[in-house]
This record gives sequence, structure tokens and C-alpha cells, in this order.
Amino acid sequence: MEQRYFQKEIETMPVEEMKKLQSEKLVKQVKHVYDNVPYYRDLMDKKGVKPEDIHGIEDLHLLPFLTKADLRDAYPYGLLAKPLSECVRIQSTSGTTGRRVVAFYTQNDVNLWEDCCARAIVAAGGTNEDVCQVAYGYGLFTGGPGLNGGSHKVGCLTLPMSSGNTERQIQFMNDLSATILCCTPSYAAYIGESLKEQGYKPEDIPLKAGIFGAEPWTEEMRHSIEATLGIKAYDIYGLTETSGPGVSFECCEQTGMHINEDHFLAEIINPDTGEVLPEGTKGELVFTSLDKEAFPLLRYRTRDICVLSRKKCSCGRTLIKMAKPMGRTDDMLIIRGVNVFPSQIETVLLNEGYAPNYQIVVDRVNNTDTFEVNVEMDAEQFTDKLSDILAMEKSLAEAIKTMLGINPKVHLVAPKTIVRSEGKAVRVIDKRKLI
Ligand code: DLL
Repeated sequence: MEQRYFQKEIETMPVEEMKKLQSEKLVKQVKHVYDNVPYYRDLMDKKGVKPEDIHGIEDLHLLPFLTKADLRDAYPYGLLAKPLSECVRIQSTSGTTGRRVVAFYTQNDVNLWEDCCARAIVAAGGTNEDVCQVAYGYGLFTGGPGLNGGSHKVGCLTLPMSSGNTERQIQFMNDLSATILCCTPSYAAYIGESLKEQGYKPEDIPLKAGIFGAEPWTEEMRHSIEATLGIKAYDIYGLTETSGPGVSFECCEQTGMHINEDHFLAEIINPDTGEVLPEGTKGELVFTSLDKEAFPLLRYRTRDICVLSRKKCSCGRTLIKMAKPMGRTDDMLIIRGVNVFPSQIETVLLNEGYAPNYQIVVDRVNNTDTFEVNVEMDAEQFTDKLSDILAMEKSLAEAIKTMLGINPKVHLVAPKTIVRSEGKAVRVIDKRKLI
């Protein structure tokens, strides 16, 4: 099968040529930031580094890092590098604690961002013959606007559904024969579950591919979504600070996401020391945006834990790949001294035949951590026979103990009792307030 690319020359560029391009862009970008962003100029001055010291990507490590705390300090305009009169858009994070992150875009920034999303859609097999249902949230969240723009660039018939109203999603999907679905993996799983309940078999569903991201998901979840919807499910990664979805995307190999490295220069660092780590080593992902005009972040620490690889890809793309993020430096739970990633629990659930509808509740009682996992049974698993439920809970607790080395209290709950997410699922309730 002939491979298709959205921007072939870039996506298949020889690595040495790509590095040269990145170096040229970096030199210009550092000067642009130094001249126009007093906040970052101060950080560079404090570190004793001037734009003239940066001759190419080999000098990247000389530059100071930026963190989410810097973004909050500089809120709202402190990292803006263009006059507001040249900005046409803002997007903002879905909001955690403290101040929101507000990112600004010039028309050129929007254009390049949409190119990145278009590359992802084409890599998932999208063409102008496709009907692309965008069920990420629209508005301040970058998911809807990003994939919407990418879908237009590819020439797909775009269904700007936004998230939610699952009945309507299903109706449009069927009436208009949507072939590509873009949403969070947890919402894709929910749509799949609803279709199944309504009696649809995978072969009745018009979809052929899904582009899912914005939250961590496991290989097991991929297989489960692919089986329910009868599609190939592709991962897509990004963050508001670097524009949104499309920083990286999966190709037909489905073994990690190609980074659009003509726009985003990636590094992996030791999160404790800031030391740059060699390719193939696990650490914190750091991005430098090489083309952003309005909100050009240099060495932005994502807090995502990841590994990079330049292994040759059968799709023909030469763009470096990142693995699925393996958690965050800031969402890893430490329960009874053991590091726990929610994705590990999800893996166990799916291996044990449960749907990924679960919630982890952590608390501290009498100076000891409690660790509870509420897991939903599906209609087939559901029983009101107490002895059966106790046996199932025990067996699942043992499987989790084998994975993590600590014992959870598992509660099996009735179908449809864990609140469904139309955006990012809330997987962890940590009541300990350890900070
Ligand atoms: O989630 C942008 C996006 C929208 C990506 C749609 C993909 C699809 P934020 O809300 O700023 O932006 O959240 C960014 O979400 O640092 C990761 O921790 C996490 N994340 C994003 N994509 C993935 C993914 C959007 N594919 C933060 N796998 C990032 C795992 C992801 N985590």
C-alpha cells in the first residue's frame, strides 16, 4: 500500500537535513524571544547566556527551562512575543488548580498548528473522501479547534460535534457515515459502549479510524476500542502550551508518535537534575517551539515522562518518535511507598476482562495509606450474589497486587455507576493532601 503524507518533504526529510533546519530555526527563535519577551530575557541573563551563544541545536542545553509555574507567574501577557494586534486566537488549558494557562496564536501559528493536525489525520488514513467527526470539546480546549482545522486542511467533510450528547453523536455518525472519529480515548470507549448497548456490531459502524489523545491510555484500551468500534485507533499528543494536539501523532505502525520536529524540538531530561538524557532513556519530555510567533516557549518542561526513539519506521517518516507518555512527574501516586501509575491499574482491569471504567481513591487513616479501586461491572458481569462478587473482588485485588506489589481494596460497583467522562476522565481521588 502506498503511504500518504500531508507534507511529504518534511515528514520524510533525512535526519541530518532536519537537524540543520532545526538549528537555523532555533537561532532565529532565541533571538525573537530574547528581543520580545522580557520575562525569558531575564531568565537568560540570570543564566549568563545571550542569543549569540546559541549557534544551533547543540547549544540548546545552555538555555534556561520554563515551567508551568513560570506560565502562571507571567499570566496573562508576560510570555507574549507579538503585539496583541497580531494575535488572532487564544486557547487555554482545561484548568487544574491555580491560574489557567493562556496561549496566544498569530494567524501563522494557527496555520502551522492545523498543518500538524492534518499530518495526523493523513497518517491515520484520512483523505478528502472521509467524513471526520470531531468529538473533542470545542472552545478554550485545544482538541476541537485543532482537529477541526486539520480536518479542513485534509479536505474531509468535518462534523464539528464537540463532546457530549452521545445520542446525537451516534445519530450523526450513522446518518452521515462518519469514517474518522476524533475524541478522548475514554469518550471513544463510552461511545463504543453505547453503540454496543443499542445492538450495533463493529461491522455495522461506518468508522474506519479514530484519533484519540489528550489523556493517557494503554495498549489494552486501544485493543478494546478497536474491537468494539471495528476501527484502527491512533494516538495523538499535544499540550496547550505548545499549540495543542498534533505535537506528535501515530502512523500505521502504531508504535509511538512521530513528533513534528520541524516545529517542536524535543529533549528528555532527568526531572530531578535537569540533565539532558540520551535517546532511549526514560525521563521528562521538554519542548522548544521553533516556529511559534506569539507564544514561543523555549525548553518547556511538560512533566510528561517519556522515551524518544529514532528507530527506522516502516511508514517512511523520519520524524523522531515518542512513546506513549508513561505518566507525569506530577501525577504519579506514591501509595505505601510504592510508585503507582493509574495506567498500570487500567492494564490489569482490561487484562482481567473489565471495562476501563474505574476510580482510584487514596486516603490516609492512622498514618497508613488506604488504597481503594472502584471498578464497574458490565451488564454481563453483574450479579447480586454476594459470594460471587466477593470472589471477583478478591481475584482482581490479587491481580493488582501482582502488578504493583501492594494490596488494594477492590469494590465492584453496578453498571453505569461510575460517572462517564465527555472529556478527560477523573481517575484518581487523592484525599491525603500530602502537599
Ligand atoms: O490535551 C491537547 C490535546 C487535545 C492532545 C486533543 C491530544 C488530543 P492539555 O489540556 O494542555 O492539552 O493537556 C496536555 O495532556 O501534557 C499530557 O499529560 C496529556 N496528554 C495529551 N495527549 C496525550 C496522549 C491537550 N496522547 C497534557 N497520551 C499533556 C497521554 C496525553 N497523555
